[in-house]
Amino acid sequence: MKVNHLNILLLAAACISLSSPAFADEVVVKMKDWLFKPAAITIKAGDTVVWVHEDEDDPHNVIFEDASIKGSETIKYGKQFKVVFDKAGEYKYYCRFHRDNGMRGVVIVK
Ligand SMILES: [Cu+2]
Repeated sequence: MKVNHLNILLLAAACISLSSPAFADEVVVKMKDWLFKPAAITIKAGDTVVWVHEDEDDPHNVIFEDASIKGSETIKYGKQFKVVFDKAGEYKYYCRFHRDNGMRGVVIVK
């Protein structure tokens, strides 16, 4: 009887973990040398993108071409900005300070 109960508990735990968002990934994009690295990433719906600022001297931001998606404030060295992408699509963005220097990126959500 004890073994049966344990099996049921393990099965229940497995079901809970499968349905939990713990399977969503966090993907890091660095902001460095006035570029997004990598500039293009492909993720799955539900994943989070984390932009991490690694340029000591210069501020950056993340502004989406689709203005309905909320972009970041100015991000400084060592700070982060996160967005969860729930819907499939192609999300182009840029840094307002360095767009003309080629600081652009795209998140492709499958
Ligand atoms: Cu920038």
